Amino acid sequence: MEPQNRKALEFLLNHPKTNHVTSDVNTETIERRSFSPKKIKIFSSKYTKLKDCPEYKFKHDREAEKVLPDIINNQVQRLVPGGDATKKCKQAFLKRRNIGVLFSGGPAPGGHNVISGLYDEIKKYNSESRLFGFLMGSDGLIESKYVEITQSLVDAYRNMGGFSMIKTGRTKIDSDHKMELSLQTCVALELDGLVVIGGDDSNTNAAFLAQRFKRAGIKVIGVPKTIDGDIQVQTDDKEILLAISFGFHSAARAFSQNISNLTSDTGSDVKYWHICKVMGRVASHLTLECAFQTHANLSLIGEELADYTDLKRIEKAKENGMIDYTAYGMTLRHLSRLICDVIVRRAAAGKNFGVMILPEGILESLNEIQVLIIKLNKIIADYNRIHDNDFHTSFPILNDKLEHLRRLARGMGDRDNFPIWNLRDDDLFNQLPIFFQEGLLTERDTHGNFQFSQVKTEKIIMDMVKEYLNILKEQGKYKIGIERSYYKSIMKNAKLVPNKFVNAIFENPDDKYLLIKESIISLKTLKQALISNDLIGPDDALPETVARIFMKSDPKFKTQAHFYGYDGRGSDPTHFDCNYTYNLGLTAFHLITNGATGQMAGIKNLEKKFDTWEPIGIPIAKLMHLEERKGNLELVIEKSLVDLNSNTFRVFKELRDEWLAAESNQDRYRRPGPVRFTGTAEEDRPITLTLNSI
Ligand code: FBP
Repeated sequence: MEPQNRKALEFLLNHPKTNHVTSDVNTETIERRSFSPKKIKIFSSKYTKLKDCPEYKFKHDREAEKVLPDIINNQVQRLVPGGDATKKCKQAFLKRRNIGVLFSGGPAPGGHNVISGLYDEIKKYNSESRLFGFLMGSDGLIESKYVEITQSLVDAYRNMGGFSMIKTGRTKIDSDHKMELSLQTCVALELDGLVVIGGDDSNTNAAFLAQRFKRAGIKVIGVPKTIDGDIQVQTDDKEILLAISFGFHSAARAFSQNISNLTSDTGSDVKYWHICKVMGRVASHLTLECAFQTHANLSLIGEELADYTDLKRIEKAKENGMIDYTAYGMTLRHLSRLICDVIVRRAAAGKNFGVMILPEGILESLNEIQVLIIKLNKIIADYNRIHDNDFHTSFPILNDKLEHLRRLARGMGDRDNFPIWNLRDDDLFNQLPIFFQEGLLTERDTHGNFQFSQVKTEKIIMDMVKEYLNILKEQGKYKIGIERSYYKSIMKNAKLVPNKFVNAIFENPDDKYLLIKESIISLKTLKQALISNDLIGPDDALPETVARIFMKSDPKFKTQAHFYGYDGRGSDPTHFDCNYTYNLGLTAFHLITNGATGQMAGIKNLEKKFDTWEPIGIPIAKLMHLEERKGNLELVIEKSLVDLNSNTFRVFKELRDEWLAAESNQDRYRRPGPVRFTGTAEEDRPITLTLNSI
């Protein structure tokens, strides 16, 4: 490079403006890092103590009682001021302690603030106390891979999204050997406590660790994380102890901003249906929150589909003295018909576009698919148990897997053999497109969960929708409504008398949106209609304007698919999640210091104003039940699904027709805006929580 040019380039590179705009640390990051979350009042008390709350009752599982005997009798605990703190209590607080922390499962916005809260509180009581972060989730615990968390490390991640400070992983501590190694790590670091920040499976892990570590005097506390929002805790008397897991609000807001941008695009360009698949593999909480945030035209809630019963079919079978078992639960075919109905209705009102939200795990709500998933789980688990090789290694390609299934189905002929995979399953499975067969056979995650995020669920549904829409189009039932005022004006411009043609072309001449008759499905049939109504002669050409109107009514179904998942779960936390998670970190410290173990740190009254928030400890063992995982029954925390009797769902049911806007009403899209750290536009908690608190 010429010396002159080199000098100019150096000038440019060293210019303060260049440095400013290319720095990794921008204004948003500076603001986030310097923000101090609000602390719940109790944390301004010098010391705290725990108060058992026997009034909060749970029925527990027998199996949990058997395998978690030391923590099954834990009660809900409330943190109260320790004003009359004994010497022992003071010592406990002021003692130099070592605590370990790890992330487990998918990232969720706010995780770093759990660590900030924990760190600040540890150091507040004793500056020599130490916090260790295990790297890559449980792997770090098992393999003794950790970092000491320092002030500068914490400060770099305050109020920031992701779990990148110490990373995460999905390893399950599912063997005696892994338990023992984990214990060794904690003992070697002289830990008093371990904080496991994770979802239902990770909190399950935390309970087993608590049981195992009890004798060593190491306390284990879980922290409820998951964007899916399926960790919620209610007592047997329906008292809400934990309204939502952390990360849900931020992810839902991030998804909603994107979905809402699509509503403004589709309402402008009026040519696409945007199909938005939103994370949430079993529960549809995220979809429901996004529906309220954006007022998208159609939002499908898995729990509602699973609850569906076809009353007509039940009645019909009853008349013949039979029970139609297939009338319970929705089929894939039925679901695709429902979606078509919505598309056709909106088109009739002139809107051949829209935005639809599907939960990622929607197919699990369909009985027929769920049965396949459970059967395949069992088949794969049985194979792995009996053989010395893993199913996916033995049958690396789809054809080999299918052949194995066929062999099982053929075994049906044998009288003494009643195989899990029968000819009917095989038939149904073979009707599915190959990509979906492959999806159903993909490896389960370490906890035995079906990996919906790896399967194009929206494609299988939308392919069926497209197929059926084509049929409806051929039958003349899928048409775009033509606004009457528009029809009149262009006919007049073309010197044609609108009233003369209207009855011949349209089936509803008096409505705001005119629908071309079902029998008119081509320019040829249109011309025929005009001839038979004596509007033109057989040798006349079709008036150009009439042909144009027909073309405008002829729908093309064009879709754009979007997946909202990893982007939102990596988003920076909302104010709600910043405050929530920071206080969870503080709560975890106070639980450990007060000697609790096998508890999940929680905040009661999240659905209400911040002033009413209350830190509590929730007994994890009492939340467990037996669930099918990898073909076996395993003890895990029960997931909270969308409650179809909740305020939120009842309001949703009432409003969804408005949002669908399938009559001549306007679209009612809502603009939630971005996740903003400053300003006042952002709601202070999820809409679904607000509704449920009424
Ligand atoms: P957690 O249950 O661990 O919080 O994870 C939730 C989730 O984001 C789901 O919504 C999604 O189906 C899944 O993780 C994706 O898993 P992966 O990160 O393995 O692709």
